[in-house]
Amino acid sequence: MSPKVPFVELSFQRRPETEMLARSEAFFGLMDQRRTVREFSADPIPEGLIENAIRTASTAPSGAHKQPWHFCVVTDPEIKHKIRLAAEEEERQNYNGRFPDDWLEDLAIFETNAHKPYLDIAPALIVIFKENYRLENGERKKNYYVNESVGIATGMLIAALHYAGLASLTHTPNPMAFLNEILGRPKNEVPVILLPVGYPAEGTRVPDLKRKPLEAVMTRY
Ligand code: IYR
Repeated sequence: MSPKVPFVELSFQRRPETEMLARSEAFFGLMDQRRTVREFSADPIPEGLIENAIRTASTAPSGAHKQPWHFCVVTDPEIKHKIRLAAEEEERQNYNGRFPDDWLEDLAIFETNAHKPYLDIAPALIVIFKENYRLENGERKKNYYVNESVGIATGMLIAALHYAGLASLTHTPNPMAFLNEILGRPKNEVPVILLPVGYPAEGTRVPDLKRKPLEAVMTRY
């Protein structure tokens, strides 16, 4: 049995309904401005922003509160470059045979290819690892709903970075085992997303995508 944790009174602010509606609209307006960016400026990020965004991500709900995630923040140019070379190697294989034709067709609108200069240019790369299980004194301990927990935490990380004024890219140069090797992470951790973070490059262009309307993503019963 794990030791008991005392219960404390919840701190919760009940707000006037008009304020709630205004806040929900403002938050949607802010999040609707978020775009995934593939061209980054090399400008450095103000101190503390990434740390606060990771603090925010780590408030995510998780199975049995195990917080089965680890965030590696890479700003060292040599390590970023190693990551770029390894990611480009995987992506070359992805684009030259590993991705089936329908996948390549679906990607065409993004004009992506195996060339990933942003892995050198973006001032920070956050590598999100899921902890499939924990290792406590050499003993294997269970984590729960790992994919769900890490997915929620990643969403909160992306939202927090955007709220702070930073752009990011959800990059998945699969398979990503090279990240364990380069970053020296143990084998209970599996990389999920490689997230370049920074300011968009001057004049960055993004595809003119439309989001599904509410009726297409919500059904009332
Ligand atoms: N990881 C590759 C391919 C890629 C796959 C999907 I699904 C995307 O939405 C975007 C890219 C790359 O980064 O080029």
